[in-house]
Amino acid sequence: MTTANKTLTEILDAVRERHRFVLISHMRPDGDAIGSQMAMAYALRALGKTVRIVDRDPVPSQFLAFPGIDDIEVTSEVGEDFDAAIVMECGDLSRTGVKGLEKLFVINIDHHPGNTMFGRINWFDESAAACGEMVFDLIDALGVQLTPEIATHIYIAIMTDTGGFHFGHMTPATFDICRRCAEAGARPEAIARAVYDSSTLGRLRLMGAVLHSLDLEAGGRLALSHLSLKMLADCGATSDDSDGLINLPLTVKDIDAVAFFREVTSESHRISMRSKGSVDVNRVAKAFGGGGHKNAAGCSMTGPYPEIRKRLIEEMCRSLTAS
Ligand SMILES: [Mn+2]
Repeated sequence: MTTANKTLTEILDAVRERHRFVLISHMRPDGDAIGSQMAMAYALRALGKTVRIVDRDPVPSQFLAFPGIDDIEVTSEVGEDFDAAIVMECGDLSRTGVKGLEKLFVINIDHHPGNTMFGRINWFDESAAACGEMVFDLIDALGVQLTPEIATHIYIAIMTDTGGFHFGHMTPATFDICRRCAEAGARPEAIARAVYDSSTLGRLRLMGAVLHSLDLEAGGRLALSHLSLKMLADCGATSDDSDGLINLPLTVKDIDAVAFFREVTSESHRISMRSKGSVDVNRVAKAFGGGGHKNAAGCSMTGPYPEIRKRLIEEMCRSLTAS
């Protein structure tokens, strides 16, 4: 039996013999976080389990219309009245932003490189295109029938984590799962429209402002953009509206990496990075105490913007040269 199969068997046993579950994902949940949690919730309820779904931050607006989303509770602490916590899509327990989990029997299901194996059972598969793929395999192994609700949430997880089937560890299995989800009632066009084409005017204005701030370094291979609190206010936008804007520069053929500086306070920035192919931005993020994947990572930096910008460019250039 392979290690992955053994781990899956351990999780199946743990799920079968326990009754009260809390399902958790990371702060500022994305489509993979929410899709994985919701699919798991429907599956466990189909098995007669008691389930609570908890996140520290609210669900972004483009996901609100999907089935069952109202069940997600926003809280930063959980009690002890659970037989297990299933933590999905988190490289580390602190990524949940939720207190009280250390007292529970934690099942860790994740695909982020560098997962710290914080659970009592740890199922970690870096090769999964989305945590939702792993959740699909678990649901399948539990023998739960794919309902339209489960199928929709698995499809959301995979579609969003691959940037609309654009990047990441997509394999034939990814499409096989999506095919099974479509057969079970997930509607690819409706899901894509709801997630990608339900923007606000504030976001459209913000897109213009962020693109206007764009400048190039490293001979045109590196794009940098900056979002200040003033820009947000001027555009009538919220910080949610900036999600995904980082990907826009990568649509340009010659741009291989992008760093997006988001002002948090006048002295601190949150930096998100994306890259194409072999350019490793995870290495850059780690150099500043952050992390993520090779092609998508983030970190926080303090200091005046021109200064941190310069430090990040230097580190980025190392990754670009090495690729
Ligand atoms: Mn993911």
